[in-house]
Amino acid sequence: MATNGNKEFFSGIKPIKYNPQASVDDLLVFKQYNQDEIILGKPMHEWLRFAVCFWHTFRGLGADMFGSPTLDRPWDHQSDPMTIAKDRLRAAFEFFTKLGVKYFTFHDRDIAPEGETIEETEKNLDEIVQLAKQLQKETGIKCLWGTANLFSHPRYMNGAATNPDAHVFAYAAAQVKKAMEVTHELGGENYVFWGGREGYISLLNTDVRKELDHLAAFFRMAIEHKKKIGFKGQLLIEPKPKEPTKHQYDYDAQTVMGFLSYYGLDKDFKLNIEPNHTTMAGHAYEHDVEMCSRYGMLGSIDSNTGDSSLGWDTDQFPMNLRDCAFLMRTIITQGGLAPGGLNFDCKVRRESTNLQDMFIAHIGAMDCFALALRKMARLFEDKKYDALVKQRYASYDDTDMGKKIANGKATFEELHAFAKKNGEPAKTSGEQEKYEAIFNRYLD
Ligand code: XLS
Ligand code: NI
Ligand code: NI
Repeated sequence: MATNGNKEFFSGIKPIKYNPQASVDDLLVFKQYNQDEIILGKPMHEWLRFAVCFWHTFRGLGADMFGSPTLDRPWDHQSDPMTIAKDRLRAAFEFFTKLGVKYFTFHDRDIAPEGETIEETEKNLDEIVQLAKQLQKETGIKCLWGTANLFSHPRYMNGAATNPDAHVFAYAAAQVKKAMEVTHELGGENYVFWGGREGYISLLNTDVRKELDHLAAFFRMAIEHKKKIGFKGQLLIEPKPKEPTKHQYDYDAQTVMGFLSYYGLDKDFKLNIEPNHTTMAGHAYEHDVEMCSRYGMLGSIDSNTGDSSLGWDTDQFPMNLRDCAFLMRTIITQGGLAPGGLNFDCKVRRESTNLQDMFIAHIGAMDCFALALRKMARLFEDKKYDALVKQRYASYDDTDMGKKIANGKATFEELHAFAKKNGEPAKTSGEQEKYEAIFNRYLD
């Protein structure tokens, strides 16, 4: 293939096609995802702006806290780190192309090795970015977002922008400056901040207010730099409550929105929601997606899932129709996710050691979202479900007293008089089971 120079890394695999008639055990085909099929006035690929993430899919080797890597990848077989980085990138573009996704996402350190000095690191990165640009041109694959890894290197053990040492803060700023510039160079449509170590382990050694002030200062500099370099992409913050840090400041969607408003940053940022993080914060899978969408703050989704019997970030491929349907309902309601997308921040299990498992995982998740889109398009089109929800709030639209409350014109005195005059409100059933049962009918 042209993208690989002379090498083909997935030689047994042909470009994945749509075939609704495929048999159940033919897994290298889409049964639902038909990229150009029009649903609710837009082709499927516009509703489902899928991206493959570089870190799990091309750097993840299956190591965990108790065990060594299990995944042997053919692009890792060279000895020189820069040769490996290039092979890996070529393998990635072959994968994106054969899979038929239009986007990828990356951290600076995933694609190029860190050197001894900032100069050396930036030189490595620039060299790889040139190759990425060339591969993008050859294949038409685009960059959904870039980000900086501010959590792996020991220098960031006490945080990056919330580090008590200003020198580390400066180092993180230097790294983000460059990461934003290369994301811009690759035509990235967004730039993500995930604060893996922006938080604390113990309040006894932490000045939380100072750290949050510094974090806001860091984001202000990012906004300024974005303008300076002419980067038009959307800045995104990805909430997560914990892991690796005990407490992360970007705890969940509402916490981040509150933080952004408090520091006056809410016009320049949106959120990148990862449902596995949402469930770690103790919320339902779809909670954060819906919560920030309602405030016009949903920018993108790291579409993965956890395991409900485990409490950590297992980053599994989303294969559950109900979960994907909830997300698609919100995405349809807000009219799409662009310039964000559905980024598979997911890794195959360390036991899934076949190269082919990488394809099966992505295809399965893409098909699950495509099916969810079809189902939720029905729900959206026939309007019955949303009308029922609206009806629950009708008293705020139809009565003078309700309208006054909704418009912010009512006073406690008035409402006191109203309550006295009208007595006990009628008991109204919440009908949860009815909603659950109707929702299930759309999943038929
Ligand atoms: C980790 C995060 C990370 C971000 C990018 O839990 O999900 O992968 O998406 O830094
Ligand atoms: Ni993520
Ligand atoms: Ni995560």
